[in-house]
Amino acid sequence: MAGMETTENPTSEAAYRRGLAEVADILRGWQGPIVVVSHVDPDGDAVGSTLALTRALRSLGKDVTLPIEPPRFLAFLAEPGELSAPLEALPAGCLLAVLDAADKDRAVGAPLEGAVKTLNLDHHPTNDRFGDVAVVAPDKAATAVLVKDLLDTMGFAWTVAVATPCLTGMLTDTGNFRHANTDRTVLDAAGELIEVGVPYAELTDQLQLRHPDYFKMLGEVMATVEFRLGGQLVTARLTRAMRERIGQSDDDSDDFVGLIRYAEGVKVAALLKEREDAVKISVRSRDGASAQAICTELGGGGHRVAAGATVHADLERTAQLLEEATRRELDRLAAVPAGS
Ligand SMILES: [Mn+2]
Repeated sequence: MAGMETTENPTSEAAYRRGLAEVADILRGWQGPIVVVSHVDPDGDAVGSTLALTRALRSLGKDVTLPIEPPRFLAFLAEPGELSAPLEALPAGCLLAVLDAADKDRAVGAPLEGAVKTLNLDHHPTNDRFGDVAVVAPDKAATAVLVKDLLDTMGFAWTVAVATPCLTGMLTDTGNFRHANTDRTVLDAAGELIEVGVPYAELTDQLQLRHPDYFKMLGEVMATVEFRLGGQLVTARLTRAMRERIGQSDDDSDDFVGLIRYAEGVKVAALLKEREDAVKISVRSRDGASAQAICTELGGGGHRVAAGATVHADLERTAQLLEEATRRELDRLAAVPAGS
């Protein structure tokens, strides 16, 4: 059965359902340890989808380890003792479930080699379908939707404890149901989780809470806003000096790029985060421009309208490379006949 999905149309609903059924069978029958991991710099979908799956499997009597470190604003989701530090090695005879990680290199928390079986559940279109069973559904708004469908496939009796992180993944990956990936599927899934009893307004309120230093950082980052390419590209910078001055980590600084993308006339927005020997860029796009194309060119990847890359250069050079890649993307866009 390994690799079955690779020969089928990835967007086929039937193949998706078959993939989930296969994963459900494996999970139901698994007697040994299970390790659940996700991508580096875990976001709400990474934390939410893994925590929901972990809690559900534990309630079914499975031995599950979840080595993940949530960013500060998501820390409230986890109970003490639920999460573990990164694993040096996989336990013998373990099943590894990798969630929301487009490729093996982005997955962290445990070595990815040495599992008896590896499951790959994801919604990134760039996922290379690693693992023994890969269920990759780019049409789904969040990996949390896959987890919802998987647990339904298993006939799981939903609890608020499992539904809350699952709904969190859907909320954060859709920008609270505002982004282009918001569709009936995710809204229906979210509605069913609310019906389980998740305190929706409390959850969305909690998800907006930030450390006071976040707002100081926001002020400094907004002071660096620059418009390029006739106003079609907007950039902002988060420097190491700012981080040293303010002290707060930039765990959830992706909010900042989400904010500047609302400048009128902008097609591409980017936040450049200065690291020790590289610059991490978070890119958002609109009006047909592809953040994914820009970031792929810079050695990264992601979704069409939200993508990222790590550039091994200084801020100036990275800004220049970003501008060049954006110019090429906008030129490509201009060359496409209107309406196609
Ligand atoms: Mn996701």
